[in-house]
Amino acid sequence: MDVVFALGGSVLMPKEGASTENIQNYAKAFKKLKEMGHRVSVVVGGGNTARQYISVAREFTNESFCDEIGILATRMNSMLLISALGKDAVKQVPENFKDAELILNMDKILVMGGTHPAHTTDAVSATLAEFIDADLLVIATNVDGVYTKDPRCNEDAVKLDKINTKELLEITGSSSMSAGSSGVVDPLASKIIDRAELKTIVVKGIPEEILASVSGDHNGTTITP
Ligand code: U5P
Repeated sequence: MDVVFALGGSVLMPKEGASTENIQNYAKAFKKLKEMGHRVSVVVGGGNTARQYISVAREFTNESFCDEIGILATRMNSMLLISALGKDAVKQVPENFKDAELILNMDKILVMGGTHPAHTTDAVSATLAEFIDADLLVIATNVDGVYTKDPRCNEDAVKLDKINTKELLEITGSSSMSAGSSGVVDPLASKIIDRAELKTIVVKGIPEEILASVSGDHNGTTITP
């Protein structure tokens, strides 16, 4: 299967900072999927590094420049994962989808971060999945699926096992577009998932759920056209 993962920066690079074991466990999961014959792409988010830089920069400058800073954080996190993947990856973070596809065609795991301002790496992962005709998009994040409301601030939020892309649009449509925002799926990504009719799974960003998302026995939310 041809699978694109959006790996939340907050799971790869949590508030406590980078951990060798954590990064190695993600690298092992992606290598295992490659060994199983899957074509693997990983779009890495900016996590806490991006949010810290953006919150200070926002005092001085506009959202687009904050986005540019966030993009650099996504590329640094990508380099960390690339370093742990060794010979299964290429020591280069592509900045567009054409270069990304070349890396996949070299039979390597593709790792990339952001591209342009005004969206998050969720939108990058959805566009990449559309561009390379992936079979599946997996959004591995800090919540364990799509809820009726943001579960971090609504106790009555209910987790949804299966929804369609139109329902995803309704749930995520009002999320913020500001630099560093962190809704479960960015609204632009939802629109791309809908237009490209991408099968998408939202799971908790832990290696076990990443592996389970491909085999089908995950605990997240499945989104279908
Ligand atoms: N960002 C962009 N464009 C991209 C990727 C990221 O502007 O293609 C910026 C956004 O401000 C985003 C931040 O919130 O970098 C960190 O990425 P993420 O962790 O939110 O995906």
